[in-house]
Amino acid sequence: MKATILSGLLVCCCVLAKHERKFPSDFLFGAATASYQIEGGWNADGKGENIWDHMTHTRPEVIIDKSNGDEAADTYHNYKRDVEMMRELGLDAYRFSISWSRILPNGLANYINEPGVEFYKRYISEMLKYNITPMVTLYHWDLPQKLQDLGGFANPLFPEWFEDYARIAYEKFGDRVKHWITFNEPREICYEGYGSTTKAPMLNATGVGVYLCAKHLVLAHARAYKTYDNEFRATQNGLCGITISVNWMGPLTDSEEDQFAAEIKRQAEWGLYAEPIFSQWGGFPKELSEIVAKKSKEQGYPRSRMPEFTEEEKQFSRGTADFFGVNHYTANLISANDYKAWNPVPSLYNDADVGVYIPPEWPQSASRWLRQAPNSIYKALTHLHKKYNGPVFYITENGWSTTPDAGLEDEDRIRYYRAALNSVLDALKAGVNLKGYMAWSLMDNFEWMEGYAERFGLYHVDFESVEKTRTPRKSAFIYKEIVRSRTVNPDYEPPNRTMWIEEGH
Ligand code: GBH
Repeated sequence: MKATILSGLLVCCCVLAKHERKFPSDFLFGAATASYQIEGGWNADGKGENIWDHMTHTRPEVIIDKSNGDEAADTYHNYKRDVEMMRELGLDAYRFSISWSRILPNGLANYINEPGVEFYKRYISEMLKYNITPMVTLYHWDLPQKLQDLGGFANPLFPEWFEDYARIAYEKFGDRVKHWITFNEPREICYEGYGSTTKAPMLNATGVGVYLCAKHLVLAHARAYKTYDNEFRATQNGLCGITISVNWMGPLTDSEEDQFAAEIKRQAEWGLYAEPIFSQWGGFPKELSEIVAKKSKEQGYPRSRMPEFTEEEKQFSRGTADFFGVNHYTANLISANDYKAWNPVPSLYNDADVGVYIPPEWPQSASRWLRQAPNSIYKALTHLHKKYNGPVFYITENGWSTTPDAGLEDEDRIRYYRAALNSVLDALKAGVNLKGYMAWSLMDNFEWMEGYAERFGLYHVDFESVEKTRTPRKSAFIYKEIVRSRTVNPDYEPPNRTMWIEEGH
């Protein structure tokens, strides 16, 4: 008798525990891509040149395989197949970006390229036909070249240009798009593009460009948010946020020095962009600003290389996001004294001046920077949740790369996604207000400086074929089952490898 009660209790508890390891039914599961990485049609139907067109055409040698996004996965012509893949996976949502120069070929709002607008209208309609929620990024790195010629993000007029572009996007698509993301990954735009040479426009204005860009980017975001708020929210009733790359930066040891170093690293990586928008006080992160001001002085600059936000600008920028989009891939362990690499003087990382350690036992992807770190989504999200008083989050990217010849049996990607989604469940259980998860990526695409040499897709793309044939990897079947069952079953094996479309999709 006792035994039956006990085992009954046990069954009960297990069911309960299992129940807790479930994603809510309204949780948005999706996948993400970006215009330049998939669209192709680089000069089709009146599209203008952007900074990636310009860079890959004028300096092909900077891309590892000398490739470019001229054709990429040719989504410009294959968008129906893309939506079919979303349906095969049973996705609730799809995150993609609009190419600014497809809509405004010269960047400014005096001339709208209607065929470009029509393309996105068709793409969005096709998703909505099957109940797939579009989540639209306004800027995923492909600035119209004409605006770069004027200095791009370094020009103080940038926020106005961006506001004008955002308004046109809301006008054209806002009746049907309810999730807007202003910028994808400010760090990659500002540090990699302006403060070093690892993204277009490769400006390498180290220690100066990055901060200038950061300030104008934040103001541009705030303007686009306020435009939505003032002119569109009442009739369109959507949300507007920003996506920031938040890899977990934890201390190497518990020492106070390492903990402070990790905080400085977080400020340098994403605090520069998150603090002005999500903190109560606004403006750049305090400790890092102080360090940069002090070093600038020592280096002979008449004022800090990091511009300040005026009180008015602080007030204008804070609180300007309905959600915090997080792109998360990996983690680093931060040391105050050890593992330091050389950095130019001045530069963001010379300013921050900390060491980075990555345990060699963490599994390695095909990308140098990407290793599978333990429970890092939970660590990053619970940290942000506390720091910024429980905002709404979406994970807008998370994924794993393999080599082009790795084939369709991507066990390491499966292992990564399962671990990541368990970490998501831990975060949900801890009370983090996370509303959705977008896998990077729906399909293989142009991986920036790495060309086609690193593959992030749930679907393999045959870039040699005219049709850019898409074929599901094993991970696509695993993700599909996670989306369907709302659980992460570590033992699930797809019974066969044919994709079908579930009823209702
Ligand atoms: C995201 O960036 C992007 O949003 C997306 O477009 C991209 O395809 C995806 O992730 C996968 O990379 O150490 O010099 O080699 C992720 C962020 C990727 C930032 C790699 C740092 C390493 C530069 N980062 N990058 S380097």
